[in-house]
Amino acid sequence: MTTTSIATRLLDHFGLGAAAQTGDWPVRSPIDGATLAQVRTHGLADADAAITRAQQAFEAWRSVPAPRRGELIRLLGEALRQDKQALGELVSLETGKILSEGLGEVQEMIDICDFAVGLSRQLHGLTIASERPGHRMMETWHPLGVVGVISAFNFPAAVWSWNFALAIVCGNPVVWKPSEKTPLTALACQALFERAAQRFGDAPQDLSQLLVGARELGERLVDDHRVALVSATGSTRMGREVAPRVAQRFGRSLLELGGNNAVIVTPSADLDLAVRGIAFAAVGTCGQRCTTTRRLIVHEGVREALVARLKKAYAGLPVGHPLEAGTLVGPLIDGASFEAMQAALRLAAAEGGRVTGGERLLQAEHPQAYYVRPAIVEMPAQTDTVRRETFAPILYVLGYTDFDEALRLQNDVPQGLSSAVFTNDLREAETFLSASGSDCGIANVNIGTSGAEIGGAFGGEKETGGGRESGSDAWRNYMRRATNTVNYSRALPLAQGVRFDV
Ligand code: UN1
Repeated sequence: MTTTSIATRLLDHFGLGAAAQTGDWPVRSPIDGATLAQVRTHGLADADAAITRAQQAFEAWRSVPAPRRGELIRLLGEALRQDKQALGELVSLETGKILSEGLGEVQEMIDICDFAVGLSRQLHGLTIASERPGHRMMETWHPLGVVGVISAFNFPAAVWSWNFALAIVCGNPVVWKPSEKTPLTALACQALFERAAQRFGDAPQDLSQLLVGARELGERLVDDHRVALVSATGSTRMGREVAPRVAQRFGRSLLELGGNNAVIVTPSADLDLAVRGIAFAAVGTCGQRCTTTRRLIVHEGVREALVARLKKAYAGLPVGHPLEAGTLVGPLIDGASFEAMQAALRLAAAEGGRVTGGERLLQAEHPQAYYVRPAIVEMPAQTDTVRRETFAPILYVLGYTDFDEALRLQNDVPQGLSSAVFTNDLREAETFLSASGSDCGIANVNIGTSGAEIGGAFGGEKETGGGRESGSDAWRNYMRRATNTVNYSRALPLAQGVRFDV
């Protein structure tokens, strides 16, 4: 079966046949470069109208009780369960990630829906002791307003769902600008939501709207004061533009930007675990997760053994069609991504790096697709190239002798998303997790840097942007807090003992 015929079957499945064939925007599969569909794109006037409609939806939805709002997300979770296979295939087709990871992405969506349903009865505020007699203080969490979501190609559905499920239970409509590389997944998600909304019955129109097209649509969300929160996932360069523009109008932004995630392997580490953990995190999704392991900081005493095992594992990696059973590494998203990888490898080599792998594969069969052997690059030092995020499967290896030095190397990059240590030494593990250890938003012991569960807060520090999405108390990003003081006495004492008798 060709990718085009698989796409046709899946688009029909989601009821998108005609809508996805008659537009102006070709969608190509990274698997073979074939055109999968032609979608209709939106213009700035559409973006403006979508925000207006979302604002109207907000006025109705904010007053619906939160547990009832949760019911809508419960129904979305059901629709996702029913269509897990089809959506997982579509994600694979459009991103090139292997089917197991495509299905995993949908599972992540189901998980966040379940989480959000529970949350819809737990949007708790505090009660606070008042210093004044006959007074009570509390805080109330209210819906925030229109949420704009800008998402990247590599998790074309899950990152939307983290934002969407929480935004909806918190009382907010969402306008979504997906990556222009993955509009089909977005259209399918929208179709599943519409199915859920129909079963729900009386949801306001326009709780979920899609803007398909180029970056100017995202810019519209960024600059419009009616968009209360802009949640953006992408490069640090994108975040550097988004953050000041949103701040300029005193909007809120939630940023998930680049990562340059390291694994430290110490002398006491279980190397079997380390090899598997590093391989999945470094080459999964063809190195195109924001949580991908990009640096290996390994103790000189185990360096040779570990690197030899990793090279062996890399040499045997099944690279190929992501929908075929047995494949572990699919293609890069496009030619630009391949060029960026090759440029980084050339620079690393010029800086003294020893490169193993990294070459293009399957070029004869797929001249329009970019399959690569993931690369291991043994570096003499943490150079500029190592400190930059290249969104491709390159693992830079650095040696260390002293654990403090390993920690310094781990932290000495501009990004701060994810990190891990493989060790059986309690002191090293706890130091890594302590205030003077990893400076990342995610710090793991004896597992890799990627594949986080939705229950925890997801995000990172420094150039990663500081945002936290998904689990824990990330829901607070999507609500506004009001502090309330209620006087149930017959007097009017002032705080701080102030006297003002009129
Ligand atoms: C991303 O790459 O933008 O932790 C998100 C992970 C996934 C999410 C990645 N749960 O790798």
